[in-house]
Amino acid sequence: MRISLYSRTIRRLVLGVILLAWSGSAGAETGQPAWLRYARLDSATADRNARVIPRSVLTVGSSAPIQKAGEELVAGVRGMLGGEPRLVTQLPAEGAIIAGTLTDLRREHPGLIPDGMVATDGYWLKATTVRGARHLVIAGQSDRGVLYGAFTLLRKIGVGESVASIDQKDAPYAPIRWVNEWNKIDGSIERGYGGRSIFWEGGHIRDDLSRVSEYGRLLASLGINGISINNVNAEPIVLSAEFIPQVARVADLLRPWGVRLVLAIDFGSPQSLGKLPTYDPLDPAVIAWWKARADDLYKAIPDFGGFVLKADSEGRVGPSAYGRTHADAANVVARALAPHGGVIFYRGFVYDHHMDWNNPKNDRARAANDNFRPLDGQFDSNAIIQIKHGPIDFQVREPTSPLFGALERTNQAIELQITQEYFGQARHTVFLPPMWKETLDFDLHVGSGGPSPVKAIVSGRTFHRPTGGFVGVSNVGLNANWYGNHLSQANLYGFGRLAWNPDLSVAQIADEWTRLTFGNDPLVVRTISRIQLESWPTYERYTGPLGLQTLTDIVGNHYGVAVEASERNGWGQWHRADDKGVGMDRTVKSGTGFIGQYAPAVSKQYETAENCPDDLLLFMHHVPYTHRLHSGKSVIQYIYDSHYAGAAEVEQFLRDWDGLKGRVDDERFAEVRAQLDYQTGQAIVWRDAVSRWFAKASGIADERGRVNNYPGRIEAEAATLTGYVVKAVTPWETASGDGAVECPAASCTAAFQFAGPAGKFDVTVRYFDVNTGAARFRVKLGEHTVAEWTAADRIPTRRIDGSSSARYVLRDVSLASGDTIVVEGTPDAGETAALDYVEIQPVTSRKQ
Ligand code: GCV
Repeated sequence: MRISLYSRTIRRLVLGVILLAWSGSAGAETGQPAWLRYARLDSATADRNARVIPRSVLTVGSSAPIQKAGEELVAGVRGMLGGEPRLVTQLPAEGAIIAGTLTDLRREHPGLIPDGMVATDGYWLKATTVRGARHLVIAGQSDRGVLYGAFTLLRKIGVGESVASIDQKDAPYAPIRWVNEWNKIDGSIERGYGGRSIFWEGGHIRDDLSRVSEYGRLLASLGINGISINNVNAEPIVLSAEFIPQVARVADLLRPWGVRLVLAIDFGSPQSLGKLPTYDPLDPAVIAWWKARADDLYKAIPDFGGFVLKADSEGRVGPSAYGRTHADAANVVARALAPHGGVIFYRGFVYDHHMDWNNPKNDRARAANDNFRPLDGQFDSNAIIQIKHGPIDFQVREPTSPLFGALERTNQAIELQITQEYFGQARHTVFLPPMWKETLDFDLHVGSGGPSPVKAIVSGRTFHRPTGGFVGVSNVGLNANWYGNHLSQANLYGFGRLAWNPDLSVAQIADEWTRLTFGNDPLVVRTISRIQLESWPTYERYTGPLGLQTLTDIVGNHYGVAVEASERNGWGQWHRADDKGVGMDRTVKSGTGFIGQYAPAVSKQYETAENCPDDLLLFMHHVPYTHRLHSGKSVIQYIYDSHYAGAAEVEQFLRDWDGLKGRVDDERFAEVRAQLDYQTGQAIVWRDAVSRWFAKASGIADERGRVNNYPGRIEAEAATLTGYVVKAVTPWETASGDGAVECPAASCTAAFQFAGPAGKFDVTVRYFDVNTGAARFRVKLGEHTVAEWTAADRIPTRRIDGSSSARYVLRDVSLASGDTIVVEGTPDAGETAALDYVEIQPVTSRKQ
């Protein structure tokens, strides 16, 4: 096979650009290349492969994914191992990395690869010696498979796994491995925390789509093969004729990476966009309208993937408007797509958000199953029900959705949320694969014999379905590190790896990701992997243990603590805590009957508090605060202990991270440190708010005397105030003491008098940082200014509450009895320089 001089020159240029952008530089690291940095390996890691990796790369076949495979191999080997790898056009005598489809390789280079098959989109990596030359063969079942094989080889080199005698076949576990991006066409992202959209801006597709290609590359490296680029709360206009060429530009950039484009649609579009009098799915004009839209799209994007549809949910219109079923709705769209090979993802996230909270039998957790189980078998073969992993909505702990077990004759995909909506919105580090893995491995005891874990159900294995798989709500943004937190990238990595192979262990995933993203220094690998692996249980401990769900502001930003926000409204995320007890009774015997939606082998585990696992107790049962857990501890004491343990663990993450100084590049070290430091402060807010709320509700004191007893803390309300006025905070538990102080003037001061014996102290100023302005703070000790800062963080709230609660810590401050710490606040643009407290802790109590 020959390539022209022109295309060779172009290829060199492209390679140059790749190398510039992605070779691991010792200087600033922005996180943009994520796990595909191809940074030079340390010699111990490099030595495992340096001599066995040929420096010539021969690609067989001219498709774009195969070209990409070749470019990646050259860039990766050069970056990680050095030397001068190059693309060649003939098989060199000294051996090569040879990449092509199995069919092409067998035709062009007989004898290179033995007989044998590779499953759909899979690959075969094989070290082989032919006529004395050692080759590394990447044989894909398809063009995509070649690309996946190339990325796998590079991953193995990156983590230091020897490939000297590799002979490995691999293929994806399920055909559907897609991501959803909840991007609005104005460029904002619903529940996105990494900046604005990489796809949209100002009501159209962005001019500069360079991040789209980079994202396609990251997705391809994980084997992800589809992406929807607009919000499931969809804007009808995306289906208009003027948008088709725009979205086709995006599809063109993703195609070389083997990623198909998908659009989210609004079910009312035939009426709102098509100007038909109806959007009734059984109306012939509506049927024709959907067909015409699909035909138009496929003319411009021949490999278009299909549609995602959120209907009859959270205010979206749906088939109920005409008394039609979800199957009617899914099928009208499915039939428009079917002639082109497209699929429709119909979201199982359907519930009534105006439920009567007074009715103890009402239960949002039942909704998906109640809605879809009766329709099993009525969906076309290219319709897939996309089901959130739990029955509520991505809470910190939920049981597995029973709907997975209920649909035997319907295709399914599991929806996992990569973006950290209820998980600290990338301001907290929470590595989600351990949570996902629990669901994927959960046996629902359905089907005819043998285990039926969720992964087997959604992939189509259990019920012998033609398709199914994994969908991740990703929501990357233009921020250089994609998510707003370097460590959050591991969630996309973990999603992709589990979608490819849900049998992988989370320890392996964390280890791989850390090595590829931060290098192979053993201390770095150990520390970061441990932080990641412990982060979800830790987050659960301080935000919603025992199945309480995330105790956040569920009617607001879904971020900060607000214990009662879930109650007395129609959204149905109730925990029903009162002065006697806590938890939702979902039993068959006395509750909502949700537990009866599971097969008997599962429901008998949940139906009694005695059998129910502690971590789901309050999801399934209403119990008195004195109820004893399996450990023997009372529920109320567990709530206290868990919050104190969680907050302490985050502080430990920060200390562990500090041990990596000089071992991680300075830029990422500082950014992750700032994030963990903030998280440490927020975990204390959660700890204090939740434990105080439950102490008040239950009237039962903490056995260990910590709750409502904060040594060294001086409330701002008790300080000597000049200009500052006391303000009640809502919800009350999110400010310490009786509230906060706000400055209604140009500037105000609060003087805190220290009464203890002289010594060295850490002084924490707890203040509020809302997002309207950038208030300034100055701390004075006597005549000396000892700290100054501006409250200009991107906290997701305008209100003084748990979300905006922030802290500034002054270390090693010498104080003598009677000294006064004066905090001066200067408001800005509606931000009132509000203060909560000052806490003075001896340095000797600081943990090392
Ligand atoms: C896109 C939750 C989120 C919404 C999201 C919805 C969904 O309710 O808070 O932002 O809407 O889930 O998954 O459709």
